[in-house]
Amino acid sequence: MKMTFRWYGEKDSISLDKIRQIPNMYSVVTAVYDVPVGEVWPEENIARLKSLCLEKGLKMEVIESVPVHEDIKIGLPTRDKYIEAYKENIRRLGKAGVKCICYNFMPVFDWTRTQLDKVAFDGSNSLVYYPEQIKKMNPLDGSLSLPGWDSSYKKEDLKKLFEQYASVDEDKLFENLKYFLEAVIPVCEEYGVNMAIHPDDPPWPIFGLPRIITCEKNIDRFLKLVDSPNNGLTFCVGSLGADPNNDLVKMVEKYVKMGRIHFMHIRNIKLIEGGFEETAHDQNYGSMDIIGIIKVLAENGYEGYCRPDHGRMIWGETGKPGYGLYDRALGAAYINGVWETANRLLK
Ligand SMILES: [Mn+2]
Repeated sequence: MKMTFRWYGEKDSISLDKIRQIPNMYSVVTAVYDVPVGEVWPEENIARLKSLCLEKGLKMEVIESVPVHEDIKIGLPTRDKYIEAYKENIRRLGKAGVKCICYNFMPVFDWTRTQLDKVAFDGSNSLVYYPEQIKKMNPLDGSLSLPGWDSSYKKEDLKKLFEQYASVDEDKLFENLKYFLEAVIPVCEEYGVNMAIHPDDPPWPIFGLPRIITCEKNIDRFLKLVDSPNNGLTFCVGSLGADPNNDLVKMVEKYVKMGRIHFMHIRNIKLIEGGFEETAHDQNYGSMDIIGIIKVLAENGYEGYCRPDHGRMIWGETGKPGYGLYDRALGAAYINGVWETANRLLK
């Protein structure tokens, strides 16, 4: 398993000098951030990111994300030009040594939380999803601004998007995803790049928009859309784990044996009725069987990438919610410890 850490490029307040000092750090997870969704990334921007990483002894083998344009998800006629641009990005990234591209297929809204700084018993704060808070939110009244939400959307744009999605149900979304994958996976095969879809977070429909990468049944269906090893998963523990019906240890075992997990996002959450709170990565802080998941990865000789996912804010740190340095570094250290122990016990 290769340990990685998300880095938001040169504007990230967390430097590569700090990231490289986290034990066992292999690669960053990054992206070209200053190009609009659907456009081709300039080769010089990709090369610059890579050389900054290499200078610090870090690789740049994982990209998160190359975002998928809404027209592709909705299935509009304009999707073909965005798919062509996507294919060109895969080629350029593959040539630069990128092995894995994380993306998602969530309509309009990316990961969604209802509060970003919920203070916990120990004075740390983290992101939470409370059902009573989500009920009060209306994306169309123009008052919402949350991370993961494209703040460039104006109220009118959002209204139009919702109208376009009115005819897109689960089946249609699957169909549009298949159309996209049939176009991009052959390019991935040629350039040695794995596509790794990120599950929907949380794994249920929000604001009436469908979500499909939510459970074992749907992931089985997804993997069959294009049955290629390059068509795989980012297995995000905290996302899929928000639904207590998902048996994560069983799912990880099944998909790792199939060779379809390319990227692990490991973090813990504490389940509450209809929602969850993000916690420290450590087993006993949340409801996820972190140790069981890592054990099953070790037993199956997992060689893909892994990163600590969202961290809490601790030790007075401020910054991008979920993406401070300290708690994610603790998370990486914890994952390293469990991974090394699991492997030692197998010998
Ligand atoms: Mn994740």
